[in-house]
Amino acid sequence: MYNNENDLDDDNESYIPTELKVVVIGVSGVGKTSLCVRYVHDEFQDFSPTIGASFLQKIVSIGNCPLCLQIWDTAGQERFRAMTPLYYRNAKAAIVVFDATDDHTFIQAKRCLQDLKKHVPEDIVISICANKIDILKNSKGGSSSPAQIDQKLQDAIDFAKQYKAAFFQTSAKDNIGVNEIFQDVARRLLKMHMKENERQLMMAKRRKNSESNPYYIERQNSLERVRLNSVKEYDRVGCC
Ligand SMILES: Nc1nc2c(ncn2[C@@H]2O[C@H](COP(=O)(O)OP(=O)(O)OP(=O)(O)O)[C@@H](O)[C@H]2O)c(=O)[nH]1
Ligand SMILES: [Mg+2]
Repeated sequence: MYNNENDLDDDNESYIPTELKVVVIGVSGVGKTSLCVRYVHDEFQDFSPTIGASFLQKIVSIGNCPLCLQIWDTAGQERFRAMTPLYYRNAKAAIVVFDATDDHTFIQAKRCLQDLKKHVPEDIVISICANKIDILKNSKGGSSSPAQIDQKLQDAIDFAKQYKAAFFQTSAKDNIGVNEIFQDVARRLLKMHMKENERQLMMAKRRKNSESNPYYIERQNSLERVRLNSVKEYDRVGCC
């Protein structure tokens, strides 16, 4: 049992990586597959639109603690929309991606997140990702003025805050922020996992303590007496 990221056993091999499911969602073309492949294989190439979902995994170490991120890269095309919630089952984290150069995808990201929240527990780790920032950087914002870009950025930050999510700007193409977003997800998941372990350990301790507690023993005995009396009562009344 470890208490914090730095307080880990030196014998690394003795840990079995904890498997944690991460779903990557967002509309088609925002760069979900590109981000996942950049993170797992450190490559960037043109991909066909994803069909259904694809699965990748990577083992990451947070303070010597290995975690296995099971990454589900979902399809963003409209025709797969009804299928996406099937991939939310048991997800511990979600990365919601939009294209930093396309406002429509930001609106759709909000819709995706609202939909996700209907299907997952409250404590899921959420990250919002504005991808393709290389385009913004290279074109100096394109048709948007610096003030408009700042406003869009602020809107994305506010949106992330609203959902207690982390916000990252990334480029799968230029490999900006990609490791950071997944690493942050892993770190937050490990924190949650440790908290849960501690809670369970505490409950187990409490159970053990209460079992040797005289009041607990007396209560158990009195419950047993009630049970025996009711059996006796039943015997006394008899049947037929
Ligand atoms: N300039 C730039 N282009 C990117 C970036 N990420 C992805 N792309 C391009 O965006 C297009 C769509 O990328 P995908 O990764 O296939 O998008 P997706 O979100 O997986 O799309 P679906 O599978 O249909 O949901 C491709 O042409 C990518 O090369 C990026 O960071 N910068
Ligand atoms: Mg894809």
